[in-house]
Amino acid sequence: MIRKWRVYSLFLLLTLVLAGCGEPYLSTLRPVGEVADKQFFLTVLSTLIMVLVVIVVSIIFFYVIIKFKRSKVGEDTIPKQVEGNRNLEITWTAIPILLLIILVVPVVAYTLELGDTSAMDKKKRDPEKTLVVNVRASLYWWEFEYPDYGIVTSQELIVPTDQKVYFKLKASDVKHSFWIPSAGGKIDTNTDNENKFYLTFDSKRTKDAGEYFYGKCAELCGPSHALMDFKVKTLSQDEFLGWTKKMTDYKKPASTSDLALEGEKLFKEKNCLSCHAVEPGDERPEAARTAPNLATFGERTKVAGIKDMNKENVKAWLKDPESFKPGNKMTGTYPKLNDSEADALYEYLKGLKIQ
Ligand code: HEC
Ligand SMILES: [Cu+2]
Repeated sequence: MIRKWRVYSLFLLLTLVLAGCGEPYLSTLRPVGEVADKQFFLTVLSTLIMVLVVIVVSIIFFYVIIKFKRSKVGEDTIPKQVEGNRNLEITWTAIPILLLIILVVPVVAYTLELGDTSAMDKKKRDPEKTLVVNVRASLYWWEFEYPDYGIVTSQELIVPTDQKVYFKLKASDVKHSFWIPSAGGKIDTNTDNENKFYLTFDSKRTKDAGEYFYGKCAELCGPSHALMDFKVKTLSQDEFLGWTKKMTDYKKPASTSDLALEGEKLFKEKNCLSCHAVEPGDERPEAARTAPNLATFGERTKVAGIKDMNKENVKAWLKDPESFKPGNKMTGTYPKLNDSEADALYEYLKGLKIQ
């Protein structure tokens, strides 16, 4: 009895835990675009077919077990032999073939359709209709480059709704995988080739999901793999163009307070500038961009992609990034900070905005 209860409570616990998986900002079961819809349809279709097969086979299995129980039919009874029965052979060959056809046709059709990225390679591409975003994954952060606009951002992906957004993806160190659960993916980011695909974000449904979606790394890449998150923000097409304008017209925000000025000075002295850019039009070659661009840091909702944005967390991150994200590439690359230095740096960083 006690054993049974253990099993029951395990199931109960699982139900509770899994019930949390339906959040609209990171659930594949609540698709927010056409691409996600199609992937969701394929998931449902293949699951239904599999469940159907399991049910039918189980029913036959239990029927046979019960009907031909030895204690019921006796020791010496041999049931009617059906080996080589033509009708049966045809039936159990035809049904799987039929099921496979039902599965294969939409899978192949959608694979070809969703893999069609020819529009992004056209010579005369209108960036307003066919937006391209270059994604670069690094241990444990994400860079998003908008080549048509000369914009480089990190940690937060900004996309327009109701149009195809094309992605060109790669990694700078080890393999990662780009995944926005509610919008689609996953697709590997590799070091030796570029992958391409597109996603769509439906304006109505993305509104319901809240301001930010979650993006994830879906390929085990190191000790902080599970913390390699990014955020996705959707804007209407007009708002998006407004955003690109703001980013390209960027003017360095003036550090207002003495403390912020002190922070700006420290940012140079402590080596931070050798990795981090503070302007969205980062013209350094890709290999030199070894850290998240901080031009919009003051507007982000998360620190290092994972912790809520507030003074305490920013300071804690600057003093000891290792305790947030083990194995990250910032740890130990600058002289240790004391509390007042962290205060000044926070003051400076919080003022980095594009408004
Ligand atoms: C060797 C290069 C390097 C140096 C030097 C460096 N960082 Fe970083 N920094 C990184 C990397 C890499 C990350 C991303 C870490 C991660 O998320 O795994 C990062 C992340 C950050 C973040 C979080 C970014 C975000 O988008 O949330 C802040 C803030 C930051 N660094 C500030 C600083 C400051 C201030 C200094 C100087 C005291 C500094 N960094 C020095 C490489 C560096
Ligand atoms: Cu990863």
